[in-house]
Amino acid sequence: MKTLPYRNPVVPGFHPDPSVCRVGPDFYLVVSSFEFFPGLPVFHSTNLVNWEPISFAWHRESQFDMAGAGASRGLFAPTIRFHAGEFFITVTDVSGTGNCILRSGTPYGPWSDPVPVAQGGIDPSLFFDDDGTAFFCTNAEVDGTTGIALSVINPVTGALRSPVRHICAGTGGRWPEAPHLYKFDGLYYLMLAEGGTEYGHMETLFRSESPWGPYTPCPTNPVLSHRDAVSNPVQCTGHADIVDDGAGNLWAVFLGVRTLPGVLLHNLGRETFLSPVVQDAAGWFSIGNGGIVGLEMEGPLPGEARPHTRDWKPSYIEGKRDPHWCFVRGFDASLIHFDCTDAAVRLAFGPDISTPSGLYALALRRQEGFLCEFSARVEFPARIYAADENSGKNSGVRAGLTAYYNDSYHYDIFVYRDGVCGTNDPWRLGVSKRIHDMEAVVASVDLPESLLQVGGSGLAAVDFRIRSDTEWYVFEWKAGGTGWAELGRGKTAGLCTEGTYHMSFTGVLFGVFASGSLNFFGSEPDYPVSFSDCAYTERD
Ligand code: 6LW
Repeated sequence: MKTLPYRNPVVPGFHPDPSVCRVGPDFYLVVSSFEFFPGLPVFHSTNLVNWEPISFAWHRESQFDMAGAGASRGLFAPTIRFHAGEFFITVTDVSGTGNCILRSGTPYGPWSDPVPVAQGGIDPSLFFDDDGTAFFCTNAEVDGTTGIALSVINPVTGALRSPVRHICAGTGGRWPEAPHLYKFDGLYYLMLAEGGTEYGHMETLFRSESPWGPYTPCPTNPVLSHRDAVSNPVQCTGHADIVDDGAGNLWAVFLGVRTLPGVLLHNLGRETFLSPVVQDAAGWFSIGNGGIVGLEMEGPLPGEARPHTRDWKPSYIEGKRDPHWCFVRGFDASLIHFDCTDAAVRLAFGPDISTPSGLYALALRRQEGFLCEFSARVEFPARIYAADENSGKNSGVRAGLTAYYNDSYHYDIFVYRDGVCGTNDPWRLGVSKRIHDMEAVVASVDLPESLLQVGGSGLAAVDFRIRSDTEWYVFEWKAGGTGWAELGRGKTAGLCTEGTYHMSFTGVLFGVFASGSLNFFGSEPDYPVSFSDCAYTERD
């Protein structure tokens, strides 16, 4: 088989906890999505490297109630499996449903409502034995023993068909989790993650003659870990799933992070990586080169790898929203409208995007590389607001772009009106930073009348751009034919997972938002703010 080169990560940006299955020549992948809607993105590939988004298992808000889901809560660690003509996704909704199963006859959806499974823990996965028996595996405490738990279930109803039994404690690393069961040459292989999802992360392997154990550890555990690979640009590798490509090769997908240079910080989230799996004569296997992988890889891919797409503008195929857009906790059609005729995103003024619950007028897409930019033109009602000095209703009005980790960590550039202001007071441009519980406008400038391109509609336009490298997010603007001007900048370190005040599992997304409450003359338009020319580009 021909060895072909490819680059990791294969699904860049915040796409953690990958799980993969194969049906004929087609591979399907699903990843965690936490509080973001639509959630549980499902991807398709024929070469294991280029993954196209094809559906979301959480695509109707009614499937899960995320209204109260905090940052990095919601949907954790799905597994995708195909059995007897149906696709199954198991997942934990840590904000409500718990462990559950969604089904579809096609990976393109629609996906079913979740059926709950009365087994505790997180990271549920399904294994179908040769006779069709469905095993359900989680990391769970059984009778006071932590580790990996197993039961037999009905995968359609979710009903347990056996007691839940503890089957493995791992090798002694913290948080034994992400269990996956496989059968190779008549033996049951249990692969799990240990060490926590941070810099001690690893994958360990066990096998047994029965799914219930007893399990023998692989002599070369861990089979994947970068915990001692100090200078590797990829860290935190673990949470793997294995697929056989139908041509005699095993492959692993797993999560890893690309750190900022010289420091154990990452802002792009946990990403999906791919590696060949090496099997020894005794049937044990390891991932990569003795458990180590890199950015530049090679292996007997089922097809040649194509370069990743680095330029994005939202697409409107058949009136569908571009699959890259996502929203926090759900989609509020009274706050966000996608105009499929001119590719604009229209927003009403919604709640402050630092509010820890509820929905926003905020449309996001992931940052997928260090060197990139995200830009859009905002049109806003420069002339149709009221000067209501008594109500003070114009305070807190903002419309612009954000580099958004979560409600507690984001840098924004925007047009704004703050405090009680009259009709003739200028709009201002601002850059604000929200870190932990601190929020401040760190730069601002009046937007001169002469630069406002006010059309007959009373709308004015400003272009915004966020440029990113490994050290900075740089916030720029232009209006009325001027060139790009920097208004402010923020360290990438401020939007890194390691610096958040609670466990967090996501990464930076770029977005367009509108917040506050503008006091209009007469009736307020449904979506007073419009973003056009949204674009994301990566550079070398
Ligand atoms: C997930 C766990 C993990 O449930 O992180 O890296 C947790 N592994 O398996 C959230 O993604």
